[in-house]
Amino acid sequence: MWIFSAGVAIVASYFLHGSWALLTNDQFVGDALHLYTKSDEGPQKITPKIFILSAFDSEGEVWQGIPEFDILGRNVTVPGFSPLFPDAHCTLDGSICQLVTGEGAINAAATISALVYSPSFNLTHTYFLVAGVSGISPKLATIGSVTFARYTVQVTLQYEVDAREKPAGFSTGYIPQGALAPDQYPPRVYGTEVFEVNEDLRQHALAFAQRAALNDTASAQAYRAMYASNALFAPGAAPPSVVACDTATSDAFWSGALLAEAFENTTQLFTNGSATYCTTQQEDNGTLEVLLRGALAARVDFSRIIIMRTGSNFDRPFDGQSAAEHLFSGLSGFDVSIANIRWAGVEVVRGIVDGWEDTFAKGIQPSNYIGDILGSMGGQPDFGLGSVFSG
Ligand SMILES: *[C@@H]1O[C@H](CO)[C@@H](O)[C@H](O)[C@H]1NC(C)=O
Ligand SMILES: *[C@@H]1O[C@H](CO)[C@@H](O)[C@H](O)[C@H]1NC(C)=O
Ligand SMILES: *[C@@H]1O[C@H](CO)[C@@H](O)[C@H](O)[C@H]1NC(C)=O
Ligand SMILES: *[C@@H]1O[C@H](CO)[C@@H](O)[C@H](O)[C@H]1NC(C)=O
Ligand SMILES: *[C@@H]1O[C@H](CO)[C@@H](O)[C@H](O)[C@H]1NC(C)=O
Ligand SMILES: CC(=O)N[C@H]1CO[C@H](CO)[C@@H](O)[C@@H]1O
Repeated sequence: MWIFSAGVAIVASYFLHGSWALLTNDQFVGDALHLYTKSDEGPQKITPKIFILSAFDSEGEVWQGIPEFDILGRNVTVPGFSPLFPDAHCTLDGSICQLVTGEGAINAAATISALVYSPSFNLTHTYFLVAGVSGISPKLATIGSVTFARYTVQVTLQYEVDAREKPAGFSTGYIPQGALAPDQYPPRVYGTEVFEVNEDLRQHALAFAQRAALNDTASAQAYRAMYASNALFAPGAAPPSVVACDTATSDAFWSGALLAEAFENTTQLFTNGSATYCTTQQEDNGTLEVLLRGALAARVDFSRIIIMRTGSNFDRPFDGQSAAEHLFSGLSGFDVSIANIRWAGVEVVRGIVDGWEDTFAKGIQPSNYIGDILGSMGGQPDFGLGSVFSG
């Protein structure tokens, strides 16, 4: 084994040093690095300061052709990425990278897993910026708002009966697994129901994003004006801003006041009242489960995760509109939500890269619990039924 490894190292290093200048195709550079680093855990791996995680083409393209940095400086094909989005994109120096997972929790989990275990990258000191669009609650924010989450909650990991067949006393057809009514705490969990990330890092990200001049559009203004008649929806009718509030994951893209309220309740229940439901998306519990396992394998640092979600559509209709009309009326805030990924996201990237030496290289110590509902990373979660790993 040792001899084999040493042989690979010699061949690879000859290839790397002997042919570097001749390699014009980045794919070959990626392969050479890959081969080299297989047997030599040296400095040749790409060691990003920040990795931007997008879920589909529009979220990814917003980082291209911007003056701040060239994310297409270097492409690395990563085995296990989505066939639709096979490459990680990085600046030439590898300090800033970005990928597209494909949509939904399964694509997110599969792609991030391929990244975490890829021999092309050293991610132990990398910050991960989830930078995607989302549904948004008009009680907390509006289309185009930029939110940063502390908790992600997998709200549809529950029993479900069609609401037309639910018992008369139930407020919703969703019931936590193992429970007998919607408001009962689930007696057993899968482990991905709730994740909590670094609150102190979130405060830095919020401050960086506040520096951005957020985009607003005439169509977003016209749409959000419809929410002004309901006083509860005042934040939905106001201009976009930067907001600290939490996010719900579900494969089902729902619409309606009752489901929104049911999942607000689930978010409260699963986090023992700690989380504030405001955005909805289809990836984050998958991404975080993989990063948690990667942290346990010492490949990533779970205290370096930022979850930024910009509002692209409301989660419920305005008064007088039906849930189905709302769903089929289109993503009224899509353009503004994509634009604000870029405006707020660039400030977060800049903040981390510019503050690297003084602050971010050594990391931001979390003052809160971080990890999952099982206590897999140690410590006692402030939600759930207690760590299954300690007494
Ligand atoms: C990964 O990068 C960190 C930070 O630059 C460095 O301290 C560590 O030695 C690197 N690990 C490997 C295996 O290259
Ligand atoms: C990286 O890939 C993109 C297409 O996804 C391409 O436009 C760009 O030129 C590539 N960069 C390099 C350095 O080859
Ligand atoms: C921002 O908003 C204006 C309209 O207010 C629009 O013309 C512009 O293209 C938007 N895009 C970006 C990326 O900011
Ligand atoms: C949410 O919880 C409140 C308070 O327990 C309850 O009154 C309401 O019916 C619940 N809503 C749904 C849709 O489950
Ligand atoms: C969360 O709530 C459940 C149900 O009331 C309770 O059993 C559990 O101990 C609470 N967890 C924490 C960490 O307070
Ligand atoms: C990896 C993981 O936990 N994925 C789940 C994320 O949430 C969706 C929706 O509840 C599930 O379908 C996934 O299995």
